Amino acid sequence: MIKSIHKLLVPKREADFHALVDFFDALGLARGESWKGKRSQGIKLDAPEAGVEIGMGEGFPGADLVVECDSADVLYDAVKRRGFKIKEEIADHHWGARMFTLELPAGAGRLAIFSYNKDWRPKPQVGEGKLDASGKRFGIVVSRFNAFITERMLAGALDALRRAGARDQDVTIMRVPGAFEVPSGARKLATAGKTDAVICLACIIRGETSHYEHLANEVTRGIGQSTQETGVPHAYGVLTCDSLEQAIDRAGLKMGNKGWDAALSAVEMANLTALSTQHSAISRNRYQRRAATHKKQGSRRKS
Ligand code: INI
Repeated sequence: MIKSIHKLLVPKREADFHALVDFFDALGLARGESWKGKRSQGIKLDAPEAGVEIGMGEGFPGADLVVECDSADVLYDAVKRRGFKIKEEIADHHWGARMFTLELPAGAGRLAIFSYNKDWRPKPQVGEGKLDASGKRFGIVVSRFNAFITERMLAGALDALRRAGARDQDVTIMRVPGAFEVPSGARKLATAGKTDAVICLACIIRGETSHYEHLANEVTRGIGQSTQETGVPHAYGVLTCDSLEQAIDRAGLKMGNKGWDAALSAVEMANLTALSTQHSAISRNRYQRRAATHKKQGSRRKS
């Protein structure tokens, strides 16, 4: 397996060696490994990408080394200021780049420096929901059990929604007896077709029940299942704590407010859903257009 590719420059004098190191340093190359022995010394100056380019045809620079950078104009000014000998002035080239060439110090050859005018390389597609609740509708299911905690979480959730731009009339609050009832309440809100996301708020405290684990597992599973089956995002604002003190900390004291956090997740996910719906609408339209073209072509062939 190949590990790296080097352009080797071997000046005869120590002053030239340092001139070359300074030059590539100034261009912004990163210092890599170096050594200094009795018979030789060397340093590697690394670029994020290096390789062999094989080309044919027109437009290639007459150079021993080619460097691509963000802005050839910036490097052109810097190189000129330092008094290096420019061989070919900076100019636009038909392949969409700005480029100039110069003589390297110490007679080390000719260097071409270019930058593309447009970033043509493919970029990863990032799907991300905005934290903007305006125009979105939310459902909040809140358990009455441990209301001392859950009401604080509800206040946190409402605060987050308002701050993100939601209107009060676009928020529906559903109260249920306990955490166990949260998933069915959430499903009702999700299937009513009037919410873009559901926020689930409850508090289960270990000390208060011998079936803590069963309850916590069931509530978590139920909320997850409702999310998957309805396609409406559900935010999980269920506290599972060992003590009341821990719960208080997570309902607005030391550890923030889990209701607030859940509401912001709901806002983000409501927008993410909108994004993916947009995408599928685009591909649906494309598909319909293509199908219509095929149909037209088919009927022309028959006639
Ligand atoms: N409900 C909670 O929301 N938190 C709890 O800690 C809890 N404990 O401890 O039992 C709790 N129990 C009630 C349960 O969620 C149901 O409402 C009840 O069993 C009726 O179905």
